[in-house]
Amino acid sequence: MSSLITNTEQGVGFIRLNRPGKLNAFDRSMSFELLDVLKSFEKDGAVRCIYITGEGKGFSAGQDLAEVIDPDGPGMQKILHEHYNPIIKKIRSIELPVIAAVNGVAAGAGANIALACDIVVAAASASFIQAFSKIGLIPDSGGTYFLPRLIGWQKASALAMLGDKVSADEAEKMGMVYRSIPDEHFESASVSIAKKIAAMPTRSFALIKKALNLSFTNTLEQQLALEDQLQQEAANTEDFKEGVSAFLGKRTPIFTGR
Ligand code: LHQ
Repeated sequence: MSSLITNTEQGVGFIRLNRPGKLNAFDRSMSFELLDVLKSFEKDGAVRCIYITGEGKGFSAGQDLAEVIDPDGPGMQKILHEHYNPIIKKIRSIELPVIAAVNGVAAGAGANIALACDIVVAAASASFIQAFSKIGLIPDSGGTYFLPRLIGWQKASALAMLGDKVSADEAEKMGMVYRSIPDEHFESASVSIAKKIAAMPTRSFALIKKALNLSFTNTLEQQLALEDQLQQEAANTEDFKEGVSAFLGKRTPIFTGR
């Protein structure tokens, strides 16, 4: 059985992590499948937004711990070099908006893969756990990078050390996620965000990602220069022309992502 369920609909590339019996914990096979599907959506001109969620009651419990102690398993070094680091780099560099729809618990690398996404929404019953400290590890998969940027140094430090379970509502309040959504309409509401985004000027979203990726390390001078360069690119898109023309013509724009 494949570890992922994927499909495309209305410009959205859907990825459902599919090892529900293990709360969608990542093993080598699922990690490679995720990388492959991200790369294939990136090349697929019909996909303008990616939506990642979990099958069953969890989003992902992070690394499959059985694989870590398996003498025939990939071993610690390959797990980071070949699984998580490439996944995180791909999510940040892919020129498409990526939505994490966190349907249930997100722990360890599972939490940090979600936090690397451009928009994170969580079902009210979902939770986030930096579970690493409980087994003597440090947050990986970008946890030490994204957490302080999202929630500030102090909270990042405490959560990394204590491994507290953070509810979706708390996560929203502290800025870890965009929105906590009541369970009853989580799936429909999160899918509609993805479909709405897929119909927007998505080329500019790729450029927004590039600008935000550098905004915490650039000086103001460098960031203004980058905005200048990226804005010229945005202004050259068909969607910019369509947006202005629709606004002036008092009609609804039809964006194509070009
Ligand atoms: C699991 C897992 C799991 C296997 C639940 N593995 N089976 C990078 C570098 C290299 C090595 C290490 O890892 C990393 C990155 C990391 O991600 S490290 C952090 C790894 N993740 C964790 O430490 C979290 C472990 N899981 C938990 O603490 C709990 O399962 C949470 C709090 C996520 C959920 O608790 P519950 O809702 O009570 O569910 P459960 O514990 O009953 O789990 C359900 C099943 O899933 C259970 O199997 P079973 O056969 O008993 O029903 C668990 O054994 C299995 N499972 N997480 N990571």
